[in-house]
Amino acid sequence: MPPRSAEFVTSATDLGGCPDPIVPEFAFIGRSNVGKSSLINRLTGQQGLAKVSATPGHTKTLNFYLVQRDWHLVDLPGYGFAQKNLADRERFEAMIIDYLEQRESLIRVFVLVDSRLPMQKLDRDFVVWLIGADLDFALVFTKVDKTKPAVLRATRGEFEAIFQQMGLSAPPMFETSSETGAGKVELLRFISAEVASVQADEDDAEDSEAQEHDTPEDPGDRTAGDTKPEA
Ligand SMILES: Nc1nc2c(ncn2[C@@H]2O[C@H](COP(=O)(O)OP(=O)(O)OP(=O)(O)O)[C@@H](O)[C@H]2O)c(=O)[nH]1
Ligand SMILES: [Mg+2]
Repeated sequence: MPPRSAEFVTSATDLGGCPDPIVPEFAFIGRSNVGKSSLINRLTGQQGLAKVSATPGHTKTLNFYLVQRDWHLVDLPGYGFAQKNLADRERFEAMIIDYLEQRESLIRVFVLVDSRLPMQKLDRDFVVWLIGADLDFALVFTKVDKTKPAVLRATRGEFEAIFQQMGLSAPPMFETSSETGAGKVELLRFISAEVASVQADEDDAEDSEAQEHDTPEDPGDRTAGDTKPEA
C-alpha cells in the first residue's frame, strides 16, 4: 500500500533553508547513483516525485518531502561523487555534515548501500562516522533485483563484522529494490513505528507538563475560587 500522500516541500542548500523542524524526519544518504531518489519514489508510490538520473551526482540539494502530512523524507546529495573541484566538494560535505549533526527533528539516517558491490571504503567510513557522531541509522541494501543472494550475504557480513569489531549490535538492515518493490513494506512499517514512538513521547511530555500546571506548588498560586471563605 503506498502512503496516502506525499508532496515536495522544499530544497535547501544549508540548514537555514530547511523547513521548520516540527515533524519527525528520515534522511536517505549514500554514494551517488545508489538509488536514493528511486527508493523515495517507490516508497511514496509516486514516480517522478524525486528526480532520478543515470548521471551520478544528480541530487545537489537537501530535498524535503512530506509524507502522509506526518513526517519528512529527505533526499540528500550522494557522497563520493567526484565534484569538479575541491571547493565544491567541501561545500557539499559541509552542507551534509551540518544537516546531520544539527537537525533537531532528524530521527534516523538510512544509509543506502549498493548490494551488488563488496563493502566500499566510502560507505564504511561514513558508517564509522555516524557511529562516532552517535546518530541513529539503518542500512538499506539497494538494487537487490540485480544481486545474487550469496553476494548480498557476503556484503552484509562485511558490515556486520565492523559492528562486531566495535562491540556494537548491528543496526536495522533492509534489502530493497525500486524495480520490484522488494523491502518497501518492511521499510515503511519501520518508519511508521518510529513516527508513532516519537508522537507517543511527545504526548507523554505534554501530559506531564499539563499535570505540572494542574498541581499548584505554592498555595499562594491558588485561584480565588479555591480559597476558603474567611470565618
Ligand atoms: N536495477 C535497479 N536499478 C535501480 C534501482 N534503484 C535505482 N536504480 C537505477 O540507478 C540509477 C540511479 O538512481 P537514483 O535513484 O537517481 O540514484 P541516487 O542515489 O538518487 O543518485 P544521485 O542523486 O546522483 O546521488 C538510475 O538509473 C536508476 O534507474 C533498483 O532498485 N534496481
Ligand atoms: Mg538522487
